Amino acid sequence: MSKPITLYSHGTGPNPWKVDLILRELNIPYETEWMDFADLKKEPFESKVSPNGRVPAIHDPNTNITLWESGAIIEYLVATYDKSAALTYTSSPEKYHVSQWLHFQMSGQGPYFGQAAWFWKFHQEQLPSAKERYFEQVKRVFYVLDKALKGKTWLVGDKCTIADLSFVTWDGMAAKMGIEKNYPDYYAWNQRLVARPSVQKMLKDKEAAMAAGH
Ligand SMILES: N[C@@H](CCC(=O)N[C@@H](CS)C(=O)NCC(=O)O)C(=O)O
Repeated sequence: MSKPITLYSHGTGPNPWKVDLILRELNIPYETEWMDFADLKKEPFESKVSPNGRVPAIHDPNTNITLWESGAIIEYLVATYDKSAALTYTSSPEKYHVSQWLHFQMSGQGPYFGQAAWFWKFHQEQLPSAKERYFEQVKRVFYVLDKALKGKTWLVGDKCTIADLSFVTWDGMAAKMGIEKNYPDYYAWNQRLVARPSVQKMLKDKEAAMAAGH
């Protein structure tokens, strides 16, 4: 690999930082292009990078691919650059279980946590039933993870994989809601994730990026 990957990102959103974390974990050279939210749903970004007008997206000049959707990007990165399967498995059923948890993160955690944050913080009116609906869904995600992690260190097999790492950037929300300790196995797992040097560094850089207005 010779040329750095471009990561289209934003300081605040949890999704670009998921990809940032995997790039770090795999020591893949990359440079970040900070995007204004106002420029995402406009040209040239929509035509050239992401028709969905959201981040993350990447361009990899080594393979000449442009890709959006954080789960798809993470799968591409491990397929292309994780030749020793440090963050995944090549055996069955483990590789399918990694995929299963990544899909659960993408469809179960990300969107529900996102909607919970929206109705808690950003919606123009207070809608208690909507807040309650998404809070219940957030709790459901914690419940599922907590149960799956009973007696286990990581979600799949005996090592930390993209399945575990993909949850960590949204899990900061749990601390803000003050409910994470109700799910002890989930909580211990999240503490293990947060203690990883790559996660520590990513969280620090996220704060710095936000402070710099990215
Ligand atoms: N499913 C997408 C979600 C991407 C997403 O919602 N990104 C947010 C930042 S975390 C965004 O670009 N928001 C700006 C907007 O919606 O205009 C993924 O995982 O990549």
